[in-house]
Amino acid sequence: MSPAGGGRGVRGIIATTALCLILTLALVLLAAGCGGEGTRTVEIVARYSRFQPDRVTVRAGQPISFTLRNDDPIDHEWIVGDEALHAHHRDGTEPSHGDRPTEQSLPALGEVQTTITFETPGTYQFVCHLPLHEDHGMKGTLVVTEG
Ligand SMILES: [Cu+2]
Repeated sequence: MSPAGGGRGVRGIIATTALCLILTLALVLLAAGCGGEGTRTVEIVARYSRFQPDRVTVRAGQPISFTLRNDDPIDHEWIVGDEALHAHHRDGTEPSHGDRPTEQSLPALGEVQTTITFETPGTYQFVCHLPLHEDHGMKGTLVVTEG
C-alpha cells in the first residue's frame, strides 16, 4: 500500500464519516420536525356559553391535542361529531362525558385535554348539549380537510 493510497483511504474514511454524521443530523432534524408537526394543539375556550373559536379546521390523519378551557362559572360540555351523533345527544341522558375523546365534560372554570385524530374529511359540529346551551349558540364547526 503506497503512502498516497493510505492517505486517500484515511481521507475517504473521514469523508464517509462526515457524510454519515451529516445524514444522521439531517434525519434527526427531520424527525424532530415531523414530531413538531405530528400533533397540533388547538385551544377552544368556553365563555359566556359560547365556544371561541367557533370554527376550527384540521387535517385528516393529524392528531389534534385540544385544550378545552371553561372560563364560565357553570359546567359545559364539548361533543364533536356528525349530525347523527348530535341528534343522539340532544335526546341523551348521559350525565357526564370523558370516556370518549370526542365527548368531554367541561367543569366550571376547569380545563380538559383530549387528543383526537379525525380520519374522515368532512364538516362536523362541536356542541354543548346541556339544556338550552346549543339554542343559545354554544356550538361550532370543525372542518376536516384531506390529509
Ligand atoms: Cu354549555
